Amino acid sequence: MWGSGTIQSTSGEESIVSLSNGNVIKVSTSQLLPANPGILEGVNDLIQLSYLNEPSVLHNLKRRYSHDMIYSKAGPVLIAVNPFKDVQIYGKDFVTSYREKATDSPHVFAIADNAYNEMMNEFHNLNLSCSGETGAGKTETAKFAMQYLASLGGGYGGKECKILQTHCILEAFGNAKTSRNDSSSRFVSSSSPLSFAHCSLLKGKLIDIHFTALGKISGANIQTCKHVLLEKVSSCHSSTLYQVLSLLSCIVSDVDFFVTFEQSRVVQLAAGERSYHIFYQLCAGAPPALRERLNLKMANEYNYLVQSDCLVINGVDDGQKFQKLKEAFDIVQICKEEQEQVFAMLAAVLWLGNISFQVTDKENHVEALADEALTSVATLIGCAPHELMQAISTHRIQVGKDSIAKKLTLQQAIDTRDALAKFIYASLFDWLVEQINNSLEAGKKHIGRSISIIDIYGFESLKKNSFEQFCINYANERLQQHFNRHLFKLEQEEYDLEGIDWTKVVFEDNQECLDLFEKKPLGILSLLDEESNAPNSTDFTLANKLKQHLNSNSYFKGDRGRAFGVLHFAGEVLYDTNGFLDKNRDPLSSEVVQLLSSCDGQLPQLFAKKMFNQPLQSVTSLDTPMQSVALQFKGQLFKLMHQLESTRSHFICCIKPNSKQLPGTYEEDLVLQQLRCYGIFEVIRISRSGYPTRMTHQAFTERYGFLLSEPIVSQDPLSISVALLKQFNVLPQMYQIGYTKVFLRTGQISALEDRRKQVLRGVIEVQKYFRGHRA
Ligand code: AOV
Ligand code: MG
Repeated sequence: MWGSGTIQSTSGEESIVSLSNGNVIKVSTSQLLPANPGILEGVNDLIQLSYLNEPSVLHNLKRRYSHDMIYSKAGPVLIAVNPFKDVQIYGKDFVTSYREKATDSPHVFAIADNAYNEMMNEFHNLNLSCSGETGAGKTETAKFAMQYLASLGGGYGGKECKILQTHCILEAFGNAKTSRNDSSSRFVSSSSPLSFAHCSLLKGKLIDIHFTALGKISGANIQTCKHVLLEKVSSCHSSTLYQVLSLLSCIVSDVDFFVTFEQSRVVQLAAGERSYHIFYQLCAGAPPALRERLNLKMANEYNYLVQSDCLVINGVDDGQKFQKLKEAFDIVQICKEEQEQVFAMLAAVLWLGNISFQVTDKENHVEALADEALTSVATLIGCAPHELMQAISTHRIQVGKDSIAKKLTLQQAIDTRDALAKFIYASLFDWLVEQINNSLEAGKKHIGRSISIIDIYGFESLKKNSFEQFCINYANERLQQHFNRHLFKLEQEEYDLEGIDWTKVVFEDNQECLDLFEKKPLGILSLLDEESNAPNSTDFTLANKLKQHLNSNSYFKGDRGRAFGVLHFAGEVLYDTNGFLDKNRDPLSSEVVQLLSSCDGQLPQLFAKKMFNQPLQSVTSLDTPMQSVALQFKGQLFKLMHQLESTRSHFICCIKPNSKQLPGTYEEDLVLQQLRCYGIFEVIRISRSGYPTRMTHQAFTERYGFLLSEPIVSQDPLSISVALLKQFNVLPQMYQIGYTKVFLRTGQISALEDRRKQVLRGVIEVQKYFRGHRA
């Protein structure tokens, strides 16, 4: 904890300091840190601080936060401090003012706008990634970014509206109340509100057409057209922008989901948490006729929902949310019949949890009870009750040429039933995403320009951490690696490659922690898989195996009994292996998939078909292993990372200012801990010491070369770059000349740009004059 004050006197090692609250204290001089001058109070970008130290950064963010300035910059990274209340900074007027660059105050709109301009100017694929711990505001921030980008692409057959409505649907199906966040995302989304689908026209041609259509360019060659148009697009007034864009008429959107969400939540809940919102919404909001058709009860009558003793969220009306959901379904054109099928699948999942079993022999073999629950599920998915009973109470084994049905034990039957519920729900989610994408006309071939917004589940360290937290935190570890790679590793590599002289910034590399997870054969994931496939393995044998092989790893902490700890970038987390093996195995039996494929219901058939078509997740009987959940998870995560690596990244770091979800409460130690974990101090340091603007000598001379007042002898781009920098008196400490690129410190490029604009304006004036004269 720090306080600000004035040094009254210093003698030897000690100083007398009078604090701002009037108290006078004696402290050791070495503990004093310099404060920044008043003129720097609440600066936009933390890199502007004269004295960079932890209390200065904390103080600056706090000061801004107390004025509802929740966004700040740390060099290239946008910091968003969760306000936990509505802040009036997202209206249409704000969109316009960021579009027109009328304000430079940091904002998620500004970063989205930047990304947009970059995409237009440089034909890049970009992504905006939101990071931060659970409840920090990633999803909300992603939504605002989406809103901004969708408004730029607005007017395309009402897509703006559709894109925003997809949130409502995906949140209902993919978010749930946890102990830390009333609406916590349990899946990773990568959605592209802006991408251009057009393949038949060449880039230059495409632009040529717009240009001539606007009547602004005649007789110029394609190369120049390109430059002029792109500039036009990025700098012009938004209404003109819409005109230009509407000529493109090819903006589409994607909602890709790579990383599966927490399926266990469908059947198993921790105390005080809820299952996915949609279940409660359906139970609370379904109209009488629908209730009757689905034989739907209230939420408190379903075992899957009552187990956690938490059915409602303060201040949330699930019934009303259900109405909103149906409207969203209508808008993204999921027809009434399909909606009804979706609701039927949800009801089937709920009723599955109420199916119970009775023991039929001494060996604990069971049979499902033929009660209301069983008949309801059978009706909803479209099969005969006895078929369903058979599928969840027996499994077939091969005896010679025949296969015979063998009864399951109670635990096996419960697992089979729960696996069916999870499978139906997960398949339903996938199917919905597909429908939404179809409705947004995604999946068309892009011409190579898109912006994706990545929103993942945040780092979680709960009182009790299980397999779900293990997967979530592993994903966060990967995302942090991406962040590090881009902001530190690649940056420093580029300086080295270009022969640039500069001081290295030491940053916390989390590669070793990732190795702890991923190394083969002795990483946690491999060992977990091995143990999942081993006969007679238990949570204890898993914990022992991990300890046996990993105890020497400094990121691993063996603990007593079933638990083990991992030293994550965001702190140490203790995992309880209870249930790890079961959750990792996900015993979906061929019996239930077979059952679904023979159902009358359209969706069950579709789900089963998809399963059979997936070679990786081959369906097997209970005896043989299939690809484990953790391995599937890793595969999906790698796909996502690959997507991120192949596009240009912008980062938003969300900070949770208190853990009580309260407005106006800024807990310094909590904020500090997050700033440290996410490497924000290092980002500021590297940005201050670094050269954020870089251009190839070629590009630099093409853009500014004409400003040279005196011709120079050498025509090579490097020499012209040097001459330009000299002419404009850019101080030597403000730039570096690399082998192929010019590197400039923050703020330098704007001076050059201003000069360029001035000169160009002059040229236009002169042309006008001449035209006037001729006329
Ligand atoms: P998360 O996405 O980071 O958590 P959310 O985006 O769900 O966190 O934010 C949590 C809550 O904080 C929201 O429900 C809002 O009440 C509030 N909030 C966040 N950002 C804003 C904002 N800009 N303006 C107003 N309120 C905000 V998780 O999904 O749990 O990792 O898995
Ligand atoms: Mg979220």
